[in-house]
Amino acid sequence: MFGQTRDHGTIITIERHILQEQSFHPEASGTLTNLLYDLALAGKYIASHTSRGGLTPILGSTDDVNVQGERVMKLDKLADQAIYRLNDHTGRLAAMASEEHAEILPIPDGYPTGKYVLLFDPLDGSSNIDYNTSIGSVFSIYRRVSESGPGTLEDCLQPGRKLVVAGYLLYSVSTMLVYTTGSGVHGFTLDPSIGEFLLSHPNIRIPETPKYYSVNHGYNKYWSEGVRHFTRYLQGLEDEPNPLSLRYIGSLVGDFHRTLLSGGIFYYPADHHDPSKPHGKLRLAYEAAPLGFIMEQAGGSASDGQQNILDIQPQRLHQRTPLFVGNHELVEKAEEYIKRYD
Ligand code: AFP
Repeated sequence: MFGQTRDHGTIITIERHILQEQSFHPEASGTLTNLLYDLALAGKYIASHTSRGGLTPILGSTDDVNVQGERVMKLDKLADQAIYRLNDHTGRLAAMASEEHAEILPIPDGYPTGKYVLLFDPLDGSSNIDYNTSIGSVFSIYRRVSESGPGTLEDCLQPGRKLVVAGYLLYSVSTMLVYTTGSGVHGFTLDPSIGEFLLSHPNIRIPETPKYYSVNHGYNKYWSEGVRHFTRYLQGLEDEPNPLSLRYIGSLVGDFHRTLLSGGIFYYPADHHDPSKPHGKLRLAYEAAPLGFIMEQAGGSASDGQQNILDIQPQRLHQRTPLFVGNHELVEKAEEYIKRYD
């Protein structure tokens, strides 16, 4: 039943791991510990629904009424509500912000507010659901900057450098939770037979030798000269490195997770064909900053092509950014080509 961890055969549940981490901080009140545990719970809940996604033609599609007379909810809406509702009443958060909503989400009247804010992308890559391909959730936790009372937009608009926790859930062959509190990156795999996340990937470090590059080549025509030259470099056509192999799912969490474990680079550059997205597609606060923080904690780095993603002060909640994330040398190379040609 239990998988063994790579450590010394010990089985460590996520709960135990989070508590162990807390014990390294004698000043900790346990708020963050419980917050993380609730996010793991949200992950289990979402996974239990995503794993039934393929049954939609049988059980009813979105907005159909199912056999129990319930309306079938779109998975991204369900994930959004699960994360919000598990966290709205706990007194740990001052506010939340979700990629699904234009404005910040206040804590409902009647509940206390706390010292953190939670930002999340509840179900990223949802266009992959119909093809039974991996999807994920991404979360970020910051300490509030306002003094007290309801959280503010300013609490949510902080640069990635200020992150206290970043993590993601990957719903794929198995469900995984990967997170960092700023002292290493740890990965847990859900054992569905007991409903627990078990430590399967302690202290993840991006391998020094990169294996894959990951980008949507279909948009090559719309890239800048710098990005095109950088891509030729990865293909071994410039400066004569060995070519890297290409992998692209089109689901950020899946593409990021592979990059983290295999070494390489994922990028979604600025895209010059869609004037509504001159800065690419990915969101700084919900996607790029938390994944950048995780990558940096694992020994890699993240950039928008010019500067470290973690140094960018977001101006808007849904601000988009180009993203280059992976092995430090490759991210640096991307910046170099962009500087030289753009
Ligand atoms: P969807 O949620 O619409 O599937 O978008 C997923 C996503 O935001 C991110 O997960 C992918 O990395 C990226 O878009 C893929 O975009 P392209 O289809 O343009 O390559």
